[in-house]
Amino acid sequence: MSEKLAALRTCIERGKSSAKSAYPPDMKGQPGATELVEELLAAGVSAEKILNESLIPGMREVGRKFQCNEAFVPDMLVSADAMKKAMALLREELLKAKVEPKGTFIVGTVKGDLHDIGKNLVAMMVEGAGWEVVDLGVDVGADKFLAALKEHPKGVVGMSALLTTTMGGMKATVETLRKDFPNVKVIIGGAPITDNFAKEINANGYAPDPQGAIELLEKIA
Ligand code: B12
Repeated sequence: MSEKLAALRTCIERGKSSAKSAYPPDMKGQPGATELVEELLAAGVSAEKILNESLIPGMREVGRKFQCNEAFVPDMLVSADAMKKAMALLREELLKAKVEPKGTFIVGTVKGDLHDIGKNLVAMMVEGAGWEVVDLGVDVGADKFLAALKEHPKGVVGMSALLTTTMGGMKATVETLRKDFPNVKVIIGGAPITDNFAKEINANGYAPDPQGAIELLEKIA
């Protein structure tokens, strides 16, 4: 069974979602993530084991490669797609087994900003790392973050900004959130954001990429 778990991990890492999928070309015709999850479940392997020994390590590896420029945005997208399909098969079993998510990550692109490619990648990878993700979309003001925090008071907030004109609004948003939720943790990211800027606005941290976001969340949550 450990061979199948390893094969599933490779499918996630390479973005092979099913046997039908033509991508990646060198894995054509081989079983993909969905077939392997079905086989493992049928053989009695627990959903938790599949998640922890195949899916999460597979996603972690893509994140690591992206950090050191060995993988690129399309690679993460296909891996996240394979992960999503595998997770859909596991979801029912995980609910039965009551596997708790690591936490809740409330993420959005800030007010006035419509860039969501990076934010979506972060959301997908964080979900792949075992977190519940509440994605508020784009153009998200303090009011929407607050409403989500009221529903998920232990949530960690993630804000994305791609414009120098919209990153300025992050400071006021952090202040507004802390009025009602003084201990809320906020992490920020996006091309113009820096570690110094995160310190300046009293955010709990900055990460330059999805793997960094996961590591930061695990450190601060
Ligand atoms: C694609 C794009 C668009 C698309 C967005 C489509 C979409 N659905 O997202 C469209 C065409 C809509 C667009 C519009 C505009 N854009 Co634009 N756009 C870009 C472009 C080319 C790529 C951005 C991108 O997706 N990068 C790829 C992703 C993967 O990277 P990323 O977003 O940085 O995310 C990574 C990290 O930053 C991090 N991260 C991201 N979010 C978060 C969040 C957290 C919590 C954490 C921890 C990490 C994290 O992880 C991600 C993955 O590694 C950039 C140029 C560039 N090369 O960056 C310009 C750019 C951002 N755009 C720019 C501008 C000016 C605009 C417009 C104002 C143009 C106009 N005059 O209309 C409008 C603004 C619209 C608006 N109100 O938002 C400027 C911004 C300049 C500035 N200094 O502010 C840029 C830099 C182009 C330029 N050189 O001038 N844009």
